[in-house]
Amino acid sequence: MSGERRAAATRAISARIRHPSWAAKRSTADEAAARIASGATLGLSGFTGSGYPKAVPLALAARAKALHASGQPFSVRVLTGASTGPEVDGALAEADAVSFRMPYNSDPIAREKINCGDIDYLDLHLSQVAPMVRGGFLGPLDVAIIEVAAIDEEGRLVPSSSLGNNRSFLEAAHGVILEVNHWQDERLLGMHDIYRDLRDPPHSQPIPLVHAADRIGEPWLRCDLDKVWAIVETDMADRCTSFTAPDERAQLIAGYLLEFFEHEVANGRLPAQLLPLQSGVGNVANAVLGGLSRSKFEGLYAYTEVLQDSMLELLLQGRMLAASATALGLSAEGMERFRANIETLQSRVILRPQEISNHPEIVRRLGVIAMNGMLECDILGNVNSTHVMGSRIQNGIGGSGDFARNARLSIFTAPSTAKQGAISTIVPHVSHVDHISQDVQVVVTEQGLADLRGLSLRQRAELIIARCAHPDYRPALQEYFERAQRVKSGHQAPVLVSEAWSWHERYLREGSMRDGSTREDV
Ligand code: 0RQ
Repeated sequence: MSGERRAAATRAISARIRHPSWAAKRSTADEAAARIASGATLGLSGFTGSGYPKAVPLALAARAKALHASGQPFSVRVLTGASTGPEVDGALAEADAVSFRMPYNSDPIAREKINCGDIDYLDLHLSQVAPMVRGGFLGPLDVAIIEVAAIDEEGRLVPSSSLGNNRSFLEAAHGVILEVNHWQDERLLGMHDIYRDLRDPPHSQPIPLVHAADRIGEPWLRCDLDKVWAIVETDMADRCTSFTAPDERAQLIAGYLLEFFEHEVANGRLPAQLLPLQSGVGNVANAVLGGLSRSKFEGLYAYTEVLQDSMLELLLQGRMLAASATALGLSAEGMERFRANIETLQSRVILRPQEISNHPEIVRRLGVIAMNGMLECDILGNVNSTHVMGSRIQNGIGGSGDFARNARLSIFTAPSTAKQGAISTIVPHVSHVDHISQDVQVVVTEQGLADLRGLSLRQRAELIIARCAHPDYRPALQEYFERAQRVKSGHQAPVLVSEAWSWHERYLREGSMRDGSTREDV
């Protein structure tokens, strides 16, 4: 066979691209990256380190570096589902190739560039990304770069380990680059549930999902072949989150929560099999779910964003009957276990677009129990999940707001101190508010659990200080609380304005209050 004919034959067949017209679009990552113009807005697959494109972003970062070296500017705007992996956020940030990033980042290099002002960052509720793209609020989407596990005989796309905003990005983008990743397991087909009848206001309709395990869509992504610029084959692993064994504080938090669930069941406020669980990412979340796997709870369901190791354990134990998420967030060992049991898991894992997995309508309808981590919480129960000292982003709000506001039970967890005890995570007033007190029902630290439902602000403060604050910081918080109640303005909300916000302090220093009261009155 001549070299040319051999090349043509190779192009026409591929174990993972089983339609000749699609196979004809195969190209290298460098060729695909070369088509992306500086200033372009990119919609990338990827959620919590899974299902993100790997080869094209790396090629794009290399191209940006080469252009910068020759004095030419190059940067792109990057939209994703949530966090990706070092091949996307790390490599592109390191190459100074990102001008704008949304809606979530957990990469340390990108975090640094955001915090020093090199990257503009839009931290957004994850359920709102797709409607914003469709509404045109983020400008035109130039290119979607989406990882898939395969392209079948009919040109349908078999999704990989996350769905995120893939469907919306594929539909909205002007051009599409696909990465077909041989590392991804093709047997994921059937787990995804892609609802196609989602309409925007004023035409929106109820989403017909009434149980966490319902399937209301189809298992493939679809894309117009004419829009496809290039298809790149890869064989590269997801980031795969690594977990350390839960430390003592995480285990204490898990213990309080399990006791609380038992109490709620005993008092008829939760059914014996609880309500669908949503769990944030991280070691505390893993410890809480790990605690459930050693508890007496059975018949559980999850309606969440990310399926992590401890949830997989619950599924394999049979304690959890089904889990709905938008992404796998497994460790390398967890992924091996997932693959070894994939046939059993097929009918019990449902991966949905994040617009559905995090949809306020569904979260409210199902009565989800939302459990999320926090950086700090104030004595009124306002929670900061995102900004250290009010200004440096840690990760982002992620899905915590989608769930917390709409959940039947909204729980926030953290150790009572950070940085080896140097910082109290219970403070008089949070330095940045992600979750207002009305959205925060239960706060848990390794010191204890505060059930804030039905309490006034003053009662909340008393309970949070008594149950959740570290003993080293409790006296100072108590003293603040008592002083705040002695001043006229602190009777309803125990806040000392002059100590809570420096802006207000300046205002007080400079004159009288707007209502006519003077400094002496407050
Ligand atoms: O810093 O890594 O430098 O040591 O913040 O804190 O204790 O490891 O906690 O991993 O559970 O993360 C809120 C960030 C907690 C997470 C947050 C420092 C601390 C450490 C991390 P180091 P821990 P966790 C579903 C839901 C928002 C998104 C969300 C989060 C680092 O839960 O991103 O909920 N939530 N998504 O030392 C200064 C404080 C601090 C502090 C902690 N008060 N002040 N630093 N730290 N508290 C998932 C998705 O949406 C994808």
